[in-house]
Order: sequence, then C-alpha cells, then structure tokens
Amino acid sequence: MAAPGENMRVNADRLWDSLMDMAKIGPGIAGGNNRQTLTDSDAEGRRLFQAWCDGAGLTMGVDTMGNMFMTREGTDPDALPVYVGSHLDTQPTGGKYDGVLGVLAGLEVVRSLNDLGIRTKHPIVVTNWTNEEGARFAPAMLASGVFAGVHTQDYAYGRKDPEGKTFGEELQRIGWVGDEEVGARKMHAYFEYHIEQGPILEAEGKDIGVVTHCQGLWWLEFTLTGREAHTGSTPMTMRVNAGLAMARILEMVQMVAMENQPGAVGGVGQVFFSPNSRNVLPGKVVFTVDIRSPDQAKLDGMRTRIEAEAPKICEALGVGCSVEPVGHFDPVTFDPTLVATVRKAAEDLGYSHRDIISGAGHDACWAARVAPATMIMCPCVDGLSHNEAEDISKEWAAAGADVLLHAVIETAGIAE
Ligand code: HGY
Ligand code: MN
Ligand code: MN
Repeated sequence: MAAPGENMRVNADRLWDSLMDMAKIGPGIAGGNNRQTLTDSDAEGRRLFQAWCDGAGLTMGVDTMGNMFMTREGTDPDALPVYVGSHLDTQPTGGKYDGVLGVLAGLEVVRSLNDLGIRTKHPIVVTNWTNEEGARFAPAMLASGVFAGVHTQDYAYGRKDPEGKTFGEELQRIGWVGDEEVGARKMHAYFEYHIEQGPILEAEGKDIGVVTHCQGLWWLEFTLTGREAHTGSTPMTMRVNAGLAMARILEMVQMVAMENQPGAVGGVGQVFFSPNSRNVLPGKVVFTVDIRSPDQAKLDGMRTRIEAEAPKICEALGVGCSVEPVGHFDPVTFDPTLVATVRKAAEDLGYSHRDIISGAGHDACWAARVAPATMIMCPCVDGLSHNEAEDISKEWAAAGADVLLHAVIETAGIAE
C-alpha cells in the first residue's frame, strides 16, 4: 500500500488552464505578456489569483510591499509554514510562464492536497512577490529584498520608473498596500519552481533541474555626459559624443565577459538617449550594464575591470562618466537538505534530472537569506525567456509541479 501521497500527481490540465487564464491578463503583442508590476493589469492578475486562492480555501495576508501570502493551515499550530512562491509580474515583452508557473504551481499543490484530503503538519503559504522583474522599478527582486532585509522599505517606495512614478505611489494607486509588516513572517522552508530560462535541460532531455546555486549579479547604471549638437553640421573633430562612448563601453563589457569564460555573462538591455532625436547628438546617455557569474571572484573582477575601463573610454572622447550600482546579489548556495529533497522527489517520480545553477535571479535568492530555500526548474523551448515566444509543454509544467508537490509534502509533513 503506497504511503499517503506517495503516487500523488498534480492535475496537469487544471494547472495548464490556470496558466492560460492568467496569460489573458496583460497580453503582449506577440503571444506573451506585458503585465508589468503595479500596473492595472498586475492588479487584475492579483485579483484573479486571490479569487482562485479563496476558492481553494486559503486565507490571504498582504504586507506593506504588496507581497501576497495565501495560507493553507497545518495541524501543528506552532509549526512555521512551508512557503512556495514566485512572481506574477512580467517583463514588457515577457512570456506566459516566467514567475507565473511558480505561483500557480504552488496553488496547484494546494488544490491537489485538497483533492486528496491530505493535511500537513506545517502550514503551506503560496506567495506572489511584488516586482520580481525590476523592469519598471529597479532593482529586480525588490519586494523579496525588502522582506529579507536587503533593502529598506523607504528605498523601495522611492524607486522611480522611466516616467518618474514611484513604487510607493503606484502600489497605493492599485490598492495593494497591505497591513502586514514586511519581513515579519518566518519561514520553515521556501521552494520556488521556475522555468530554466536557459537551454540546458531541453538540450540534455532532462525533465527537472535540481537547482543547487544561483549566479550573482551586478547592475551598473552608467550616466554619460556629452554635448548636444547637430548630427549634420558638427564636424567629427568637434563632437563630444556620448553615444559613441556608450558603444565602446558595450564592446568592452562584451570583451570582459568573454575573457571570463566559462561562467560569466555581460550585456546591456536598456539605454536612454537624451534628447533622443534623430539629428541631435545625445547630451546624456543612461544605460545599465548587467554582469553575472556563479564565481564570486569573476563577478567582482568584472565589475572592477569595467568600472576602471569605462572612464578611460569616456576621457578619450571628452565625455563625462559616472556609475551607480542599482542592483546586486552575490552567488547563492541553496539549502543542501532541500536540494536533496527535490532530487529524491524527482527520482521517486521517475523524472530525469540534473543539478543546475540558475542563470537568472529569483526571489529565492533573497528568501535564502532568511530561511532554508531552494528551487526546481523545468525546461523551456530553445532556452528562450524574456521574450514573448517563451514556451513550455504541459508535460514539462506538470512534471516540475509534481516534484514541488512531493518536496512540499516531505517538508511540511503529513499529519496523522
Ligand atoms: O534579472 C533576472 O535575472 C530576473 O529575471 N529578474
Ligand atoms: Mn522570474
Ligand atoms: Mn524574469
């Protein structure tokens, strides 16, 4: 006789339907999503998630950063909860699964436990973290960072989007300022299920990524000061060209990242030219360099090198240069006990798996500072993410959710 839950699986169709229904909110223009944090579509997605959780018998708590905590009571009133979370906000040209899979798989775990009448000793809390992406308000993982004590709430509330709106104003505007003190909650353990956002699992034909680490990150915001001038009548020798300086810095970042192979990445995703007019040389260029590595020495060495070389490039062109870190976390080692639990769950369920280091940052990176934490990954097509074409299969989604279900049951304990 199988032990309670031994052969349990989630309801793959129900999980998939939930993903497709959530994807209808804040649709992109190419099949993905644009449900950026603290927008009206984020608010709509939150309400849908809240309704689903209500239907599953969960009680909601919201903290002053808008983090949503949906609780399924355990039988032991003194036991700290097992948290299962990720994020519902997306990139402006995001996919349907980045973050959303982890939140809705957490809900599916609860729904499956309800179906089978299984009670756990520890409560289970399904979590939606505010502003994981950092696309609208830098840095990424902002609200989980406040929860973990990495950022102050004042810092977070003051972060501005490209239109100058602050995080605090926008959270107030959408009506999701909760009454819980952020960070007051204590966790027994934290699991995050996420698409890989890279090519390894699909290329190796593996169902499950057993995530042992997450690479570290720096976001370095450069502000270059040139001189606005006519792009036609200004002789080449008279130009103070901040745009050219930016291009040379991007080339240098590429070179530094390639010199640190394997296990390093560097690039730029966001640039602002001012006045951004076709026939005006930019007076100001603001852009963020994103460098990452699982190796602490490489990560910090790349930052040192880039911050040394950029001013030289600018000086040669007479361009002013300043830099400010606007995002950072060191490489993360996830909890070995929870990692082993995930690996065993994959094995017991008969899923192929391999240990993997997360290339993307996740709220789990901050949760790991305040509780034992780990992650589970599923493949994604062509390793593509932060692209509306991001795609996974229903089978991949369900396999990871099955592993999440068993890891949560193992950690939360089945009540007698
Ligand atoms: O930037 C990241 O790694 C995450 O997608 N926010
Ligand atoms: Mn994500
Ligand atoms: Mn993302």
